[in-house]
Amino acid sequence: MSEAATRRVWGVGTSRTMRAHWMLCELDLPYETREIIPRTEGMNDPDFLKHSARGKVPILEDGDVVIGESGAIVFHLADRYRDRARLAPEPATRERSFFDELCLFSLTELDAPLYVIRRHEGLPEVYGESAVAVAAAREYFLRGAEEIERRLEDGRPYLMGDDFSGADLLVATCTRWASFVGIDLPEPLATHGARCEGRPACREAMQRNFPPAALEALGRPAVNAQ
Ligand SMILES: N[C@@H](CCC(=O)N[C@@H](CS)C(=O)NCC(=O)O)C(=O)O
Repeated sequence: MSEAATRRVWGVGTSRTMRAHWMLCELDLPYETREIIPRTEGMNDPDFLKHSARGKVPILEDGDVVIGESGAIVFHLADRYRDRARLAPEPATRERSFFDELCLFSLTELDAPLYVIRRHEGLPEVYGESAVAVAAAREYFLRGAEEIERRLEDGRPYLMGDDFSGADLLVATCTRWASFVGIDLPEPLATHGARCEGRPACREAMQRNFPPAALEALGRPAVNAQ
């Protein structure tokens, strides 16, 4: 595949877009970014809508593959480029089952309640305000966080053991998002998140995911917004 020309991320400025940028930086793969910022004029770009009819970021173009869903992007990149860095165990292994469990847990049990908070606290004009749903989502997130605490309680630095993986990336993007919405993180999650975010690839991805246009549109420093 010709490198950067066929590899492109559509979307910046959110936890979900961060996942695509972070994976590509961990793999040290060249790529282009289209700075589509949620809830801005850029979402109406006809080129973007050709790739995402439902108008959602991130989208990854990678040669013959064009996909949305940040979790699927993590799996795709980890598997296709496993010769560059081992960010997921080999498919159909015992380890891979644990990895998949962690990844799907983070998407359905951590990311999902955070998006409830985003919709019903952050975007009341679109989704309606619901203090009850938001309070329940905060509780639900903290219950999920306990599971991550249990996975880290033997003192391992990363969720799969000694090495960073896509599961850490997914959890760390959720913990940052949680802390952005004011959830007081249990210490093991905060420590794990800080460890993941100290990686050079994460710092590079932050720069790419929060370019000046995104920061200006979001009206805030380099943190999360959906
Ligand atoms: N489950 C999807 C969520 C995608 C999503 O909701 N993206 C948000 C930004 S994080 C978006 O595009 N929002 C614009 C809108 O809903 O109009 C993923 O993880 O990629």
